[in-house]
Amino acid sequence: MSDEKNTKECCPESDERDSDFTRLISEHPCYDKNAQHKFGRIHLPVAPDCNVQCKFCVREFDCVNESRPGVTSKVLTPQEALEKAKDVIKEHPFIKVVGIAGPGDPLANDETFETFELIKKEFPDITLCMSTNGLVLPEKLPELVRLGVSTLTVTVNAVDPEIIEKIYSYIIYDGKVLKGIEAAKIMHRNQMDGIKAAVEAGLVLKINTVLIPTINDDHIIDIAKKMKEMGVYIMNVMPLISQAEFAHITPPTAQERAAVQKECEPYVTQMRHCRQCRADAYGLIGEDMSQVSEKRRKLINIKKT
Ligand code: CLF
Ligand code: SF4
Repeated sequence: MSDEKNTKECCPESDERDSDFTRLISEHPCYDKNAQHKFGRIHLPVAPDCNVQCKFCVREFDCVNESRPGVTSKVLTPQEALEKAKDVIKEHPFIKVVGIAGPGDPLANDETFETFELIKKEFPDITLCMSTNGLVLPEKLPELVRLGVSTLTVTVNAVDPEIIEKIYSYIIYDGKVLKGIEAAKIMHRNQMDGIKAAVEAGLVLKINTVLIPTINDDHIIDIAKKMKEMGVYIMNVMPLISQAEFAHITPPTAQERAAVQKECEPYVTQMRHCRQCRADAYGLIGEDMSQVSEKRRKLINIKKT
């Protein structure tokens, strides 16, 4: 009897877990590049508030840690989000993932949890996905686990508080506005504790890292090494959008970003097909149907006038 067969006969539960994991990844358009053309996601924009201020963020728009810059999504209530998900998934059954990615930080908004609760009841088999800056991840993780969120993105722009300090203007934590190295240390500790606990709880982790020339460009490899050690599944290195306090920084070129990804690849699988979706995007990640329908609506309006 082969060792492989032996293992399977002895551990049917682990076998089942492996096949659940394989299905989860193979149907997630962000976690598996081969899934991006077959399966879609819907983002529900129910989370307007944020508990930090990144120096590259203009707060009128969607969270740029996960979304396309300069885009504002209309915020929905949890009930409106459920109705939208029902309509969209009925029409596009290839959508296998429901994500909450803004417009602010999902964990800073109670509506995120209410929405997942409603979606879970209506679509018990759909994958629930979320992205966060990680500040309150340790305290909110048990709720995400209870709700069955299985794929989670944390934005990790540095694993050194002295670099983190350069990226955030302030954080709001325990009702206080904190700045400088004190804030950076809390951010770092909570991101690391949250990621560790999430991996231990069985969530599949992705990290988003904004590549910021002169600030963290020499440090991305250290992030990749740390994420490997922590069991993160995939890493998405995103280019800086030069705006707000970082408006003066020249963004990385495509070649510079590709070189960083190549350097990090031996440590963590690199995501290279991110489209920096809107917080209200739906459909395939390469073809945002919220935009297609908007264009169609405009055309119809033009024809009517
Ligand atoms: Fe949305 Fe993010 Fe989940 Fe994907 S997006 S919450 S992991 S379902 Fe995907 Fe869009 Fe890139 Fe995000 S392409 S911005 S990586
Ligand atoms: Fe902006 Fe997102 Fe940073 Fe909040 S976490 S300040 S919404 S980029």
